[in-house]
Amino acid sequence: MEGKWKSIDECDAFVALEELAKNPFDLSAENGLTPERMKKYICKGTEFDLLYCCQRVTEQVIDTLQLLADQCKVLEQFEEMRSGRVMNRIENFPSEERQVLHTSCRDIFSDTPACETASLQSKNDLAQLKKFLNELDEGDICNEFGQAFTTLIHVGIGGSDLGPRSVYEALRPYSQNNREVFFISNVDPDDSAAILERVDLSKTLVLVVSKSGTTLETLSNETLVRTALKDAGLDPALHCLAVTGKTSPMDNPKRYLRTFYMYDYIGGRFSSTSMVGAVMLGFAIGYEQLVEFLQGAAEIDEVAIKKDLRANPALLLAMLGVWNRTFLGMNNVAVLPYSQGLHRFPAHLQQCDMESNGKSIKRDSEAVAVKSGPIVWGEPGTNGQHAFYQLLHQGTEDVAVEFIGFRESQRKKDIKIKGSSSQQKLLANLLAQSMALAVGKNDVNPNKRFPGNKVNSILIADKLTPKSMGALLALYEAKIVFQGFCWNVNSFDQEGVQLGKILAGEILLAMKGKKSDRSLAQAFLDVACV
Ligand code: G6Q
Repeated sequence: MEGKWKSIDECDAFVALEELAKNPFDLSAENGLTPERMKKYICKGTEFDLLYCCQRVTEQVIDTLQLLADQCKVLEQFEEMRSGRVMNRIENFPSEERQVLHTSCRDIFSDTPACETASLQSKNDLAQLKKFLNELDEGDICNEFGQAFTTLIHVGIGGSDLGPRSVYEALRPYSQNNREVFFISNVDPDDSAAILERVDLSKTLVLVVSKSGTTLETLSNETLVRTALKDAGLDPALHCLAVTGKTSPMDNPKRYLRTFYMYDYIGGRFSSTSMVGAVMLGFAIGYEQLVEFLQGAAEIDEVAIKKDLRANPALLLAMLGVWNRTFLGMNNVAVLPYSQGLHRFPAHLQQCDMESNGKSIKRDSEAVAVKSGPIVWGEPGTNGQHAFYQLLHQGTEDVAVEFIGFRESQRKKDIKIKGSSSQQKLLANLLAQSMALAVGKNDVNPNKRFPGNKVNSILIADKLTPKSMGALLALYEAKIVFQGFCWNVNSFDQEGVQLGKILAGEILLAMKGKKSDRSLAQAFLDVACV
C-alpha cells in the first residue's frame, strides 16, 4: 500500500457517520426489534454466527461503515501485516520497528501462506513440539523414577499467561491422559505457594515462558519453583522447559529439558497460537486437538480478508465497535460469555484489547483526535446477572455488550429440571438479556422502568471445542487489529507499561537500603510500609 496510513477522521465516510450518529436506530421504539430484523442482521461465519440485530444500526449505517473500512484500507493493512510488513512502528520517533506475524503461527494449512518464511518456521516449531509430545507419550521422556509426567506448571505473565490460560480453561474437558496444567503468574509468593502445595513435583514439568527472558515476575517464580524442585531432591534440568526468544537471557538449553522459541514478530498478547500457548496446550489436549485449535484460528484469518463487511464477522465486530465507541460515545465493552469454560477469556481480552488500542498517539506520532480503545471487561453469565447487570439495564453508563454463547454444553452432563435442561436455561437467559437490554420495559413506577435501547451482539457457535476456541481467539485478535487500523494507533507496542516497572525498581532499591535518587519513591515507601 502506498502513502501514509489514514485514521478514520481523515475519511469522507467519517462525516457521514457523524451525521447518522445524530439520530441512530432506536431499539426500544415500537417495531424496533422485530423478527425480520433478527433474521436480517446475522453474519454467518466459520464456527460462530454474529447476531447483530440489537445494535443501533440500519442498512445505511452498515454501508457507511463498509465505506469507512474501505477508505481506511483496513483489509489492505491486514494483508500487509500477514505478509510481513513492519507494522509495529511510530513515525518520527524510535519505536519497536517489528513485523507483526502472529497469524503465521496458524498459516500452516495453505500451499500459499501469506508469509512463507514465518509459516515455515511455525511448521518446524510444531514438528519439534510433536516429537517432544510423542516422546512424553511413549515414555521416552519421564521423571527420575521412570514415571510419566502428569502435571505441567506454566510460569509466565501478561501475554505469556493470559491467552494460554484462558484457552486451557476453555479446553480443559479435552485433556488427555489425566493431564493437568497449573499456572503461576503473579510475583505474589502466595500464588506460587498455593500451586506448589497442590502438585506432586516429581511428576511435574515446569514450563517457563518469557519472550524477553528478563521479566521480574517470571524469573522470580522460576527460581522459586527450581528451589522447590531441588528441595524435593529433584533435578530442575530434567523438569524445566522453556519458551523464549532466541538469544534472550533464558536461551540456555543446558538449563532446560527442552527449549522452544518465539520471535520478535509475535507480540506477547497475540502469542497464544505460538509456542507460548502451544507447548502447554499440546501437553494437555494432545497434538491432534492442538492442530484443530490452530485450524479454527486459520479459518478465521482467511475469512477476515473478505471485503464484504456483512460476510466478515471479525471486520463487522470491529466496525460495530468503532460505531459504538467513536460515533455513539460508549466507553465500555462488556464481554459476557454464557459458558463457564470461557471464564478467563474476558481477562485475556482485557489485555489484548486495552494494551493494543489504549493509545492516544497515532502512528504518525500526532495525538489521536477521536475516541480510541474502550474499557473492556466481563464475567460469565449467568453469574454476572446476579452481580452487575443492574447497571447494564438501569445505570447511567451505556455499556456495549458482546455476548458469547453455545448451543450445546461441553460435557453434556445435564438433566431436565422443571421441564428444561441447564443448558436450555443458560441459553434462555442469554437471549433474554439481549432482548431486555434492547427493548426495555415501560412501567408507571420509574424504579421498575427499563429504558432499553442498550446495544449488544451475540456470537454463537454449536459447542466450545478446540476448533471453535481457535476461531474465537482469532476473531477477537482480528477485531482488535482492525480497530487499531481505524484509529491509526500502533496496536502492537505497550509503552504505557514501562513507567511503573521503572518506579518499582526504584522502590526496590530503597527497600534494600540503597539510596534512591527519587525522593518521592523513598517517601512513598516510608508512609506506606514503615
Ligand atoms: C504483551 C506484553 C506483555 C508481555 C509480558 C511478559 O503483549 O508484551 O504482557 O507478554 O510482560 O513478557 P515476557 O514474555 O517477555 O516475559
